[in-house]
Amino acid sequence: MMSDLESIGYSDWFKNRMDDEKSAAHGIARIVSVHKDSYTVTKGEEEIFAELSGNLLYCTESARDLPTTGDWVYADFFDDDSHAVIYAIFPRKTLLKRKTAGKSVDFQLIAANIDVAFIIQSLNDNFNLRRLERYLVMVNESGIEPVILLSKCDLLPKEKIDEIKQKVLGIAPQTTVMEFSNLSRKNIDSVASSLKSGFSYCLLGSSGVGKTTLLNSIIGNDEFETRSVSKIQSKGRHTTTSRQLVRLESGAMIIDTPGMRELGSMSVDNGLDDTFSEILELSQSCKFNNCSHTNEKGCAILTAIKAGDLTEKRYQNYLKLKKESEFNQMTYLEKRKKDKSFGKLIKMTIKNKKR
Ligand SMILES: Nc1nc2c(ncn2[C@@H]2O[C@H](COP(=O)(O)OP(=O)(O)OP(=O)(O)O)[C@@H](O)[C@H]2O)c(=O)[nH]1
Ligand SMILES: [Mg+2]
Ligand SMILES: [Zn+2]
Repeated sequence: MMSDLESIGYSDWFKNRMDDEKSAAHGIARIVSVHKDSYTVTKGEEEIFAELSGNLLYCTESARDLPTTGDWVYADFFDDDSHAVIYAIFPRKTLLKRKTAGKSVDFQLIAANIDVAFIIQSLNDNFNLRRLERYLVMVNESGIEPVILLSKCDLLPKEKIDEIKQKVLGIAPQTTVMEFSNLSRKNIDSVASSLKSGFSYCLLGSSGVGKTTLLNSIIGNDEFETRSVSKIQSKGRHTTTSRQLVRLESGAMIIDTPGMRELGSMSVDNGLDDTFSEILELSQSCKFNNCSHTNEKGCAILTAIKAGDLTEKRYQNYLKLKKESEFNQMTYLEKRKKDKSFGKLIKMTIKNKKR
């Protein structure tokens, strides 16, 4: 028999990282959603209002140390589980984050402990290989398995869809790529039956590609709010505004996210190498060890571009993401400083509150 916690994803990975002292003193729960000053957590059944303990707030040096949707936490429960206080966060198996808008290297946590990310682009107007590569880098970097879903396939003829799928497979040959439609329900059952009990999933992609509609299609009713694309553009904001861990009847958990405007690569390592593995491989057969792949004789990358085995655009996007990543790595020290002042800011806020 699965325990309540196991049924919401509390696997051996987390059990093995449980802190004996903390677990003796507190209960264990999972973050369902994050609000302005509070959280919703669950132990596998009802949802419970929760707040951070003063100690957790005080010890916070960086936004990264605060709980996010999907996190496992140590918490105390009061008044017949009507509210809870969060004391500490478990180590994270995966952490999905993105750079916040603007030039700073700050980032925003999207979700923790996700196993599979569905990257969604709509076939009719949102499809863009370079943006897809950005999402792949972000997901690969987090150690999450990507699955690419192409939405609104009811709007395109089959030949056109196959053509686009081939292009996607060209940049992500190891990845599952599937078209679907919420309207005709094409492949909805395939997506739904791929969701495994005890595993956590998330829906990623621009605003209006049909993430929430897909969630509703899977659940089989219109529980969550969606909006037509024209309305999205006129209002200039997203329909889905918060991230929430939703538990499906199958036992799988899924997080719908608000569409992202800017992705910005973090300081990435594996994410880049995993997404552009063929470029890494090619570079190893360049004639010169220190080849800059710009004008050298015997450059395997230039040769591949010339032969049409590698597109110029894909290579340019790789260079762009790599440069961004190097920039972010460089400013990492600066960021640490900023995180420290963020910690101070929180402490000051608490002090002021107490006054
Ligand atoms: N033709 C067609 N339209 C769809 C399909 N799925 C969703 N839509 C429409 O696309 C619009 C946006 O859908 P949402 O599910 O709200 O998009 P979202 O990705 O959740 O958007 P945000 O919450 O803003 O990030 C709605 O008007 C849907 O009716 C589909 O399979 N085919
Ligand atoms: Mg939505
Ligand atoms: Zn080269």
